[in-house]
Amino acid sequence: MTELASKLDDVTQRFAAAVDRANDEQALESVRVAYLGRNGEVTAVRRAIGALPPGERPEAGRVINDAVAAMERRLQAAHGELESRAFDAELAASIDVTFPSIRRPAGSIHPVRRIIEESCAYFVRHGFAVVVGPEAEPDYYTFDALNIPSDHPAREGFDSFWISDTLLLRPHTSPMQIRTMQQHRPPIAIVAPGKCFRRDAVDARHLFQFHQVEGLLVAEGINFGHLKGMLTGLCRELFGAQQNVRFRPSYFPFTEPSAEVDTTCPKCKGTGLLGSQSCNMCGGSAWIELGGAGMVHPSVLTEVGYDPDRYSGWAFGFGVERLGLTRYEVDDIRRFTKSDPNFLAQLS
Ligand code: FA5
Repeated sequence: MTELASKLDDVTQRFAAAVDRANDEQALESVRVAYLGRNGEVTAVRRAIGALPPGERPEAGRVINDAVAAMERRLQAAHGELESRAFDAELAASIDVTFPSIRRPAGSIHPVRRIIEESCAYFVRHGFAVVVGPEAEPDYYTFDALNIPSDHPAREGFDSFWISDTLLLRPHTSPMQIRTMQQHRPPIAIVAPGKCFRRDAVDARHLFQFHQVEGLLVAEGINFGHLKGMLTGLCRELFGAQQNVRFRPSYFPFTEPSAEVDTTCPKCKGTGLLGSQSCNMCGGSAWIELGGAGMVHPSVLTEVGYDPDRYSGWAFGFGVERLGLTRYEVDDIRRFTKSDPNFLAQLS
């Protein structure tokens, strides 16, 4: 038994050294065959059991089995080490983890959408509700109810796409004033963003499809000062704290008095000058036009069943793309309609 044990010891030591030397799968397999194979070294040791006294044989068999199990575990571990060494080598050969990754351009909110969202958020903060309505409207909501009967010359200002004799693509968002007032009793405070359509020739400042943000506040005791305060706040929200607003007398059949609303040019900060040159954004006038506004006309209040002696209100409608021209210092309104990723990325 002592002789067998020392033989086994010698075999396991040489096996361990051979495993350590094996540096690929093929060499490891040769070691396995040489030691654990049918005609391998362990088999030779096992044969020596027959020469032992019968009482020692079971113990000798157990010792050899334990040694074989340990050798198999060692082989298994060596396989694992070879595999992970091969994987590391593959990584080192094929992947440079310091190589800069490919940049995938992230999308961004379209500037027109962003102006709409920021404008609405400003009014929502002041207690207004956001409402949206149909883009194809009967002429009743678009014109008649807004104090523009069919023979009124103001209709010519809204050169429209007609779908039938009475249905058209809305040329402004003001129909939402009528829809809202007919559905709700005062006080009401809404902002209505949306698409508008006009048969305007397309140029650097005109599109045939554009967006407006409409606002309407009707309650008791509402006056022009409230309108001025809210629109000044909106301009400061969109363009910065230095903005001011001015109202120029104008005419809309659905408001009285009516005004065109301007804000101080954000590029020249209302000076009209860039250095010694006249500002190219406002043409040196120091003001940028935003849209129309005014006090809701008594005829409109009467049309929707409000008592004009009790209630008063204001409304405004701004062109969103025009706001975008100023805010992003863009020279041509048509750029907002092209899905040019380079242009959009600059504004994001
Ligand atoms: C109106 O549409 C009135 N509904 C605004 C209003 C609402 C007045 C409530 C009073 C009370 P106007 O036609 O001026 O007004 O258009 C308002 C704005 O829409 C313009 O100042 C401009 O910014 C924008 N706009 C008009 N036509 C176009 C167009 N073809 N392309 C791009 N923007 C336009």
